[in-house]
Amino acid sequence: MTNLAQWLAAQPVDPKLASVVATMAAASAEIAAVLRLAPIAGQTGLAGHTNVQGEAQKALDVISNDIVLNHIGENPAISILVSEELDEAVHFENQGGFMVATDPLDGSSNLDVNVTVGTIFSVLDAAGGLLQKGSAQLAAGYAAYGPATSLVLTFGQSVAVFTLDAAGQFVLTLDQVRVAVSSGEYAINTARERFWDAATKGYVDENVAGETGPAGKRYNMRWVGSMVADIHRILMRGGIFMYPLDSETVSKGGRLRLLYEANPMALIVEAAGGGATTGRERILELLPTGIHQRVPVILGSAEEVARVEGWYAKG
Ligand code: AHM
Ligand code: MG
Repeated sequence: MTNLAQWLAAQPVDPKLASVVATMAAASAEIAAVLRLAPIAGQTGLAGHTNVQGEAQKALDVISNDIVLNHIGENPAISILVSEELDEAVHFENQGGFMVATDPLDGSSNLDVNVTVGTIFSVLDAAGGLLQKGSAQLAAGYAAYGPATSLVLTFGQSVAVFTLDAAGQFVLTLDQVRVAVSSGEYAINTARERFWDAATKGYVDENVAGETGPAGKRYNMRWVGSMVADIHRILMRGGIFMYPLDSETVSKGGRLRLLYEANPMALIVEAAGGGATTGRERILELLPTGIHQRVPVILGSAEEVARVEGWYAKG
């Protein structure tokens, strides 16, 4: 058995960068422990305030953010933290080297129903400033708090999956994960159909037509509503995740956030051989304009992503 510390020590990366990933793993293990007992501890419901996105924060959003803040404050290699839950970037004095961008608790609307949620993070060279392209990411990962807690990591070349054991250690359970090139599963919030653009509607209509349409095969739709859970399914058995630009989200640029949702997931999916696009541009090539910028997100199996890009190329 290989644990996370052993695996990190064997990676051909700066040990300080490895320590940043270890810090986020430790924060995730602590969040997993809190989530498991939260209903007993009364850590449920709303925190009573809204974040910069205008979204009501849950008590566990705030607790998870505090856990990440504490862990990062203890690692001298991290000088900047960008979090979904914090309006401004946090700068740590006397610390240096790396920046972490994180969604400490993604999918928190699923907390009350005991459905998988997650932590997503991106690691960059702090010297590059707050607004760097996703292609500059040095590492990315997410923890999925489901029946098991999975930690998925990449330094941009390959993707490894760890599982949290009863002693609180992450054990390597899958290495060199590849996203299936083709798939018969797609994930999109179909209740938004009336807002969709022609490309999204065209692609989904083809899937719904299944073997009777131009796609020539049958599709299933799966939508957890936690990006981490939907992406984890795609990593394990293929598929495509879509939160495209639609007529309602267009004024905001999209629904999901570039720095700590789209970019880390794009790095992971591309490192596993999949695609990640807005429909018109590679996500990792976008130059951010703000730390909480939103973007359209389409990622997963290469053939499916190419089909969606084909629809966008039509008009
Ligand atoms: P959050 O970061 O506030 O939890 O929002 C992100 C979530 C994603 O996990 C999920 O894919 C999406 O928002 C669901 O959005 P919607 O409720 O519009 O379907
Ligand atoms: Mg989120």
